[in-house]
Amino acid sequence: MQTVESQLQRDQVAPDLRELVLTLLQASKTIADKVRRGALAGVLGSAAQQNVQGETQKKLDVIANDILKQALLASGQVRALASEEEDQVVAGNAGGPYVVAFDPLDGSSNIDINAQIGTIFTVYRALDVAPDSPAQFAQPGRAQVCAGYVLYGPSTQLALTTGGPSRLYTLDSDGQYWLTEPELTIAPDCQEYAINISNQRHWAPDTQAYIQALQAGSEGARGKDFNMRWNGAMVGDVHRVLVRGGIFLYPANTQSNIHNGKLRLLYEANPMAMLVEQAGGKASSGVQRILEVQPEHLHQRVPVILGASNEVDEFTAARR
Ligand code: AHM
Ligand code: MG
Repeated sequence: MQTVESQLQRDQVAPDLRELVLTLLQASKTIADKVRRGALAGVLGSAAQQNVQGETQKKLDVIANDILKQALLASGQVRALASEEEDQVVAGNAGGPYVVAFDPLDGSSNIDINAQIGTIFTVYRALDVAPDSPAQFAQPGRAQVCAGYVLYGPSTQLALTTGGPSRLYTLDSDGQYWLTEPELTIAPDCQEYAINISNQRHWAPDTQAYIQALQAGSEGARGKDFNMRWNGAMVGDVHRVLVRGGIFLYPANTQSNIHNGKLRLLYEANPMAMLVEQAGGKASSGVQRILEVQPEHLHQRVPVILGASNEVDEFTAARR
């Protein structure tokens, strides 16, 4: 079995990127330790403050953000960072070759119920603009050089791609991430979907029709039954799709405050889209490939439909 360090070497990942990934992973181990200890580490509950998106932060949102920020800023490799929990771009080492964006703690509403949560991250090459310029991150997802997440579940797992296959590693008690699935592969067809059904009345008519066909199962036009799962944490739902297949949707919504869905392009949709595509799946906004979306601002949201390629095609076909 390979450690993540030796696998990155085998994959001929550039030494500076390797170092950066290992910095991220070191921080993730500190977060994993706090998550595991939960109430004993005093990390549950609200931080009683809001982030730029008007969401009340949990203590662990703030703690995870601080851990990642500190580690990345101390690393010479990072020219700038962006985070769900930071209003603006944070400047790092002016000579650093990369910029990093992350959702430090995805699935915040799961923290206090001891359910799946995670850290999602993405790495781009730094651009020749001011380190703290939002332009550093105005790169489409296809320019990512590395994308991944760490899932803090019954075991702590890392899904990672540096442009090759999406690989899965598991954190052992020796503090090492070991390669446990060298090549995640999403089957093109599936019988499982994930969506927050409570938003049904706010979806566009074609989204409603698509989900109704899944619900009609073998008696409907699709001619087969579908099961439904919803973790309330993208990191857990996408993990399930990567490991056993399925489709995950956070579609556009007619409510004005979330008309582009809920998920953020930079540090949620893009890294997950890259992992899914490198596992043979598809990731769409409903109208275009997520990795082609040109970012307009740092915290912009995008509808997300990802997973089994034929199923994502079924969804988008209704819009053509
Ligand atoms: P967060 O980053 O603040 O945790 O919010 C994003 C999360 C996703 O992980 C998840 O897919 C979605 O919000 C759940 O939304 P809902 O509250 O509609 O179930
Ligand atoms: Mg999130």
